[in-house]
Amino acid sequence: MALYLGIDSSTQGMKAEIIDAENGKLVGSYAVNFGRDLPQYNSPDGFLPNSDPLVRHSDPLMWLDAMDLLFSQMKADKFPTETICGISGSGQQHGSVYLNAPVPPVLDPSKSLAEQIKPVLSRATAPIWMDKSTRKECEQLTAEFGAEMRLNTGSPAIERFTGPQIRKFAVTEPEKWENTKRIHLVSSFLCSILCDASAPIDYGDGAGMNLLDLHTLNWNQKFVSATAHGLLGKLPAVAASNRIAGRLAPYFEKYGFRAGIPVVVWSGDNPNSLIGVGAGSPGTAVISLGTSDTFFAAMDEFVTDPEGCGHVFGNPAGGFMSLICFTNGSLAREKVKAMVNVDWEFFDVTSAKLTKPGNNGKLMLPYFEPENTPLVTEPGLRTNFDLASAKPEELIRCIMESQALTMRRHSAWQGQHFKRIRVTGGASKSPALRQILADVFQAEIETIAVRNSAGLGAAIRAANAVAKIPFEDLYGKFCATVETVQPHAELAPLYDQMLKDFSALETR
Ligand code: XUL
Repeated sequence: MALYLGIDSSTQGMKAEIIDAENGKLVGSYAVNFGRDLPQYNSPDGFLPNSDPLVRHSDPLMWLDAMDLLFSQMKADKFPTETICGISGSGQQHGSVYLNAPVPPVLDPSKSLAEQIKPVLSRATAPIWMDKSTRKECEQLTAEFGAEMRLNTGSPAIERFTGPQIRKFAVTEPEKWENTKRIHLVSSFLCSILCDASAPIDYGDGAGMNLLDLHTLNWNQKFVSATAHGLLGKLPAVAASNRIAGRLAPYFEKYGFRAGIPVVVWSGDNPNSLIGVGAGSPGTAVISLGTSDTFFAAMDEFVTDPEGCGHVFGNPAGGFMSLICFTNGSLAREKVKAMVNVDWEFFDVTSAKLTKPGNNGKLMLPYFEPENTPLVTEPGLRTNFDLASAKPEELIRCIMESQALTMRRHSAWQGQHFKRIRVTGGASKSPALRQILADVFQAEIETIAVRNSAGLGAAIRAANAVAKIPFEDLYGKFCATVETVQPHAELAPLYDQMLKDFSALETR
């Protein structure tokens, strides 16, 4: 039996997914929830309370306690950890951990991970992707480099990205900065703990830092020096996601693991999800319909979004991937549902039957919250029709068509026609939304049965890197299609026209 473990360290918890790569079976799943299982960290949603709503930090020791707890669960459950042949992982992107030594200390199995790493932290907390406190740093970097940063690193300077976060720390806490000898992402930090060595940062997660040059796949010396004095010496090496970062440390024998098994370089949650939903090759896009909606896809060529809303990261299967985040996803769908006061059956099914594709040209810009794509700082609902006289079913079709059109408009910079789009997340169960996406994109819409795509993606990457099993074989075994919705070809001209009208409304 060849088992591979994928660890997913996300905002609210840590999960383990274990796959049997030969038989195509998910053989184990374990989960630690930070709020529920580690209440001593006072982080019910995975981050520490802060009087400044723009600041979002987590305690890295909480992640280490979660790792010990996750493995204890596996041991208590008598999971045969000794049969695991390789491990990789996924970290919430952009978050950073600051150490006062280049490598962790030799780990003593009689102590916990947290108590041994605590003295090595040069900064007690880790800013995470939800932090928005670096507007000044982003403005400074943008003033200095303009479009060059996007053209080299795949994204303009972004508040949650690690470079601006590092710059703020170096300026505001100079003593701690001088004492910092190594900066890790969440992914490379936890990978370093597993191998008890300094693990590299992969091209997937590294591209979320505003520091990695995606032309050379190495640190961009100019951006690194401009971000903070002495930064280059504090960064780990960069590596492809399929490299072996090191060997599992003897510390983990106490959970039954075999010390010395390969630990594959970790990546970010979005690059791992690309693999976990079986979309590592160009031609297939993924739409994740959650609180926010995200659109991502593998790309052969490195091209960037001229509007600066979409991001480019390294694809763990080689090449690149896009990531576009639409803040007003389920958030906006739920607001419209509340406005018209109907149940989910009406929203997800009936509304589409009572209306016609195109909805007589009705469109809306549903910015109930400030929007990332396109960048809108002042929230507000805008429509090209009289809201008060529209019927409930018309408003529901309108939000769905408008969201599909904004996704098509703001993913066009990739220059790909997607024949296949895989949908995941809560709202993907809506037949109306799936048909609208199929018609707007003129693509087949596939649903898949994957639950934790980031954790599964990490396990698949471990199997690919260690046993050299091709990704396509693993996708076939673990990410098969459950249902396909076909596009209506005759609606293509209608939605081409609506896209033009939507763009005009948005520009106005
Ligand atoms: C991506 C992003 C989030 C985090 C947490 O840029 O900020 O998706 O990776 O999931």
